[in-house]
Amino acid sequence: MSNRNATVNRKTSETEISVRLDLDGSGESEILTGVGFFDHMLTQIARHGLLHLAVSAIGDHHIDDHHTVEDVGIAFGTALQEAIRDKQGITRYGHAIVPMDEALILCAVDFSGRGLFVEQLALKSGKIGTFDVELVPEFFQAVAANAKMTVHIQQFAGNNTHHIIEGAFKAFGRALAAAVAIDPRIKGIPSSKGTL
Ligand SMILES: [Mn+2]
Repeated sequence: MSNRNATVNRKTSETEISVRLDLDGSGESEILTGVGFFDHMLTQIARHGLLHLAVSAIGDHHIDDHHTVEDVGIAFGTALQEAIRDKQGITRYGHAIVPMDEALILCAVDFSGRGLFVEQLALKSGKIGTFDVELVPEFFQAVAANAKMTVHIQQFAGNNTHHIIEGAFKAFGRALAAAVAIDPRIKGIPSSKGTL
């Protein structure tokens, strides 16, 4: 494990979440949230974000998956915020444009210190497996707010909902890997304000 790691345990009356994160991993993951498609998507973040990510969640799935997905977003975002430490030497910005068959998705991120999520995905409401596609923006909103990141996700093309969502998670992973990468030419914190 690198020193850029964090462990977050979060327990409420609705969910019990555990996240272990290392920013300097090599894409490995152990994910078990009880929501199959969501596990598949978190695996994409780990793989393409070059993280080492372990997520386990016990949630109130008898209601639906909303609390679990949102709370994993909160815990993962909190872990990102902790693991990035004081942001010394990080690239800060990252972006990726990822094709997933007919879908083409852009993600741009900034470790700005301000949590903001902006999204333009043409998602029809509905489900993939048991996963409600309306939970995609809920997840990224929770990550952005708790990691204090600016996250933009834009769709340029796509028809198949699975492809659009998977493209978004892969693009987020690649953008994240770029933004957290240490650039040896950056001295201190990459902001003219001196703080992020
Ligand atoms: Mn897939």
